[in-house]
Formats: sequence, structure tokens, C-alpha cells
Amino acid sequence: MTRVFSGIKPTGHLTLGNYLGAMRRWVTVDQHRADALFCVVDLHALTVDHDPARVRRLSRQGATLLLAAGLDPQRCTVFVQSHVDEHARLSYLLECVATDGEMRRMIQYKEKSRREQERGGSVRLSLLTYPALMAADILAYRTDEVPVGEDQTQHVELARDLAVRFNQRYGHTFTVPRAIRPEVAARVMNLQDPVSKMGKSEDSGPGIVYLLDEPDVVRKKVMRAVTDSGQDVVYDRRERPGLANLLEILAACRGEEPERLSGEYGSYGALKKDTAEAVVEVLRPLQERHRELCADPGYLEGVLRAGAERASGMARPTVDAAYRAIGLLPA
Ligand code: AQP
Repeated sequence: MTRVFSGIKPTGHLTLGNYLGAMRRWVTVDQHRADALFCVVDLHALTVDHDPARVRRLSRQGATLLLAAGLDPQRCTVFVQSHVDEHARLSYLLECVATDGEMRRMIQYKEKSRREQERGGSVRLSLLTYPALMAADILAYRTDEVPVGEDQTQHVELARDLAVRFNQRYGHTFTVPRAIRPEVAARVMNLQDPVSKMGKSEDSGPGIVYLLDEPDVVRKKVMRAVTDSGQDVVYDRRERPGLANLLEILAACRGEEPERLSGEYGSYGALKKDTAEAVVEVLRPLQERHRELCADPGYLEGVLRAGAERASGMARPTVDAAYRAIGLLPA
């Protein structure tokens, strides 16, 4: 059976980008056809300036939202990365296989280290090495497929390279994974700045739709989305990025094609109104389920405990094999 792994980072409140770019597929496709693991990758949240209490809160919220979105612990494994030691154990070995140069080429490293420096903060070493930890997350489970948004494709490519290199040097140990991207909304853009990703760790709230935004807040954000001065509704990602973003969001919510939808609209106002309502409807059941789950925190704890136990059992043989292959004495 195909093995699928993916995760969310508790660096901010989850956004519509996280949902349309990744989580929705996990719920509607992956958990039904694959042996799937979904993880709150909390160690990754420590790579930038963080508040411990906030990371704890967001980790719990992220896990709750995974279940609220429809992940079923009877069908897939839902857990928290730091509860399974194998991730950190394997990460070190992969740092011994990766090179400094390939880590520094990562776009997220370049962007986030620049952002940290602009804020006057220091860049953590873990920000540089985090793709090795992400590769460990994936390779520890002999993952075949990693369903992610476009921004994570480069990191999955690195995980592939490290798997191939390790296997060539030390003998076949890892499955070589591949990234799977959604057909529409692989990169949902910020509504106020449609050439930038809708990112949860950005500060500009008005351009970001959070999964727990009230319906009226969603409507306001979508209605105020930046478009351009044109009149006609055409789908052109390069020349009309704001409009293209709205068409992609609407298409993703409705399961249609953005090009086809563009032909249905004669004005920006009508498109924005329908997009706002489509987003509100997509979020409604998720928000209702989130409220129910919050009323029963013991349930979440039980799911995460069982998930970590199952995940550990799956990862340990592969990580132990990697330790032996690379030349470390068995304990
Ligand atoms: N805007 C997006 N469009 C499409 N997919 C997206 N994803 C994230 N943003 C978009 C996908 O969601 C999954 C989980 O993402 P993540 O938790 O690893 O983190 P992130 O949101 O990419 O990044 P950061 O570092 O927490 O902060 P921001 O968001 O500020 O960059 C992934 O599959 C991701 O592709």
C-alpha cells in the first residue's frame, strides 16, 4: 500500500492556503487510499523566534484542526513530531549526508533568514538545517508520496536527493519519495499582496483567511482583496495575480477550473461575493467540528498518544537500519 506522510507547522494559525493547498487532499483522498501519517511538526516551529506557550497552544490547535477538517484516526495516523524520537535521531544522520551548499540554496531559508535579519533578530542554525529534519520526517516512514503545497516542493526534492545519496553510499535503506501537489490552489496568495504566498507566519492579517475566522471576517477579507484596475474577468496568473488568486480559490472550493469560471463573471464584485460565500461554506463544517472537539480535550490527547505509539513503531526499524548502515554500532 502507498505510504503517505505530510504535516503542518505550528508557527501561526492555519490558513485557507494550508487547507486548499494540502489538508483538503489529505482528508478527501489520501486517508482513504493510502497508509497515511499526518503530523504536527512542532520541532520545525522552533527554527524561528518563538514563544513556548504559543507553540504549545498552536500545536494543540493544529492537531484539533486536522481532526476538524476530517482526518479520521481510524483511517490514518495523527500525531505530534516531538512525541516520536526517531525524527530527531534520523535528522542527525541526514545532516551527515547533506552539504552546507544545498541547505543554503533552499528558498525558504533565504527568505526567512532575510526576514529575521530585517527584524533585527538572529538566524537560528536550525533554520538552515531544518530541511534535514523534514527529510527525516519523510524518510523515517519509507514514505512514497508527500502531498504538499508548492512552497514545500523544493524540500521534498532535497529529501529525494538525500535518500538516493544515502542508499548509494550505505546500501538501500530509504524509499525515494515524491511530492504530490494539488491541481488547483497549490499556492494560495495573500489577498492584500497577491504576489506573496498566504503564509501563516506573516503579519498582514487582512490578506490572510484563517481557518477559524468568523464568516463575516472572511467576507470582509475577500471583498477587500486587492485586484487591479481592469474591467474584464480573465484568468492570467502573471498579469492579473489578484484576480487569478480569487478565481483559483473559488475553483478549489467548487472543484472547478479557474479558466472556465472566469467566463462566468462580468464584474469583480460578483466574483468576490461568490468567492467569499464559497470560502465561508467550505469552512463552516470544519469550524463546527472544531467547536465540538474543543469541548472534549481528552479525546485529542488520546488520539495523539495512540498516533505517536503507532508512528514510533513504524519509524524505528528504518531508523535503526540507517544507524547500522552508516557505521554505528548496534546498542
Ligand atoms: N498559501 C499556500 N498555498 C498552498 N499551500 C500552502 N501551504 C502552506 N501555505 C500554502 C501548504 O500547507 C502545508 C503545511 O504548511 P506548513 O505548516 O509547513 O507551513 P507553511 O504554512 O508553508 O509555512 P510556515 O513556515 O509555517 O509559515 P508561512 O506559512 O508563513 O511560510 C504544506 O504542505 C504547505 O505547502
